[in-house]
Amino acid sequence: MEIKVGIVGLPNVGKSTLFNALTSAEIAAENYPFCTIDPNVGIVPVPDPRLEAIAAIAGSKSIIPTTIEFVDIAGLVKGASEGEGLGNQFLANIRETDAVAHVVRCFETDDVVHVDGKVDPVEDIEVINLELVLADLATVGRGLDRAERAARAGDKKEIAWRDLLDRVAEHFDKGLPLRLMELSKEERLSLRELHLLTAKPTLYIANVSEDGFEANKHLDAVIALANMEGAEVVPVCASIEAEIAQLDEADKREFLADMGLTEAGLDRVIRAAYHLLNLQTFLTAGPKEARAWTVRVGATAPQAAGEIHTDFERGFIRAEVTSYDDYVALDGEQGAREAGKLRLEGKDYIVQDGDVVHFRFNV
Ligand SMILES: Nc1nc2c(ncn2[C@@H]2O[C@H](COP(=O)(O)OP(=O)(O)O)[C@@H](O)[C@H]2O)c(=O)[nH]1
Ligand SMILES: [Mg+2]
Repeated sequence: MEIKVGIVGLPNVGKSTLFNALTSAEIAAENYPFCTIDPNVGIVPVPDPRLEAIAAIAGSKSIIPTTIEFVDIAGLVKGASEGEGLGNQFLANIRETDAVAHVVRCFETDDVVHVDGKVDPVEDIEVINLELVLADLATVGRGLDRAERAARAGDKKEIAWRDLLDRVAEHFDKGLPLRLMELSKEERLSLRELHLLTAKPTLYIANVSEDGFEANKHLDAVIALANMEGAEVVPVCASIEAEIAQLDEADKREFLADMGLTEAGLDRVIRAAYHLLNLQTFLTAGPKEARAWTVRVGATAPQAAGEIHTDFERGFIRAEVTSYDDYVALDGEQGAREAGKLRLEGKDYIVQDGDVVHFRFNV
């Protein structure tokens, strides 16, 4: 499934530095025929050490990770919703994403100019959020004009829609994003057609200096704000990530160990985005390839099969499922089968993270 995360933030906070680091990992283009050439769009593999383990057992020739697309969205400044900076161009870019990664500057340095002359990540967040809210308010305003006319005829559904838009506009008037509004499931679903920017799940990336992971008042302030929103914060040092991204695996591990870290900040960003969107991974393994696939948490076996090919979903017969742990402990499918750990699952089976799956289907 194609997942697109938009990187937003004020100018000079480190968006492009982070984007370049994220996308510097080489991806074999032949596996991704739709790999875009747009310099602002990058396809990033989701790191998953389980792939190597199952590939070793299955004797797979190649390893294919699942991926997330990141988009570096520039041009978001104060007044953007009224055409400042790149104006409304960024709105269209954000609208196409599934989630927003909001980069904020938590590093102090005289070398890099801050657009407002000082480092204040909470204010920066408020500036960006307000622009998005204003853009959404304009969208709802247009919808409200239509809804009011339609509601005059007295149709119950039209009246309910108008009342909902009224409430949403009131919420936006307070400067708050839609994702923080209390709505019923039905209301949230019906608002989808408006493609509101502030409805997107959001996480914050706090760009800190090399020694800014602890005792950093800017970072603490971002965390406090995010806690109120129920959002996740991923602290990274973009300039170091850019350096790490240039290293090969062995040097990378050494570099991280020297810094007392076990994984690159980029991996944490990718994983946070994955969780934000309620995604999980299932695996397939054979002599040709070991591969990871993305599905939503709660996906059924036929839906997972459909990720591989629509024919697999249409002709689904059953799934032969081994949990990752059993697969490794029992040395693969054959061992799992003999130990009675290979399960035959039908069309109602809810796929679990790490399932190693073999689909049976009719064509
Ligand atoms: N000191 C320091 N500088 C950084 C860091 N991240 C980015 N920069 C610098 O800040 C400037 C703006 O970064 P850029 O990624 O282009 O910001 P963007 O406008 O948000 O895309 C560049 O000169 C970067 O080298 C960081 O973590 N520490
Ligand atoms: Mg940039």
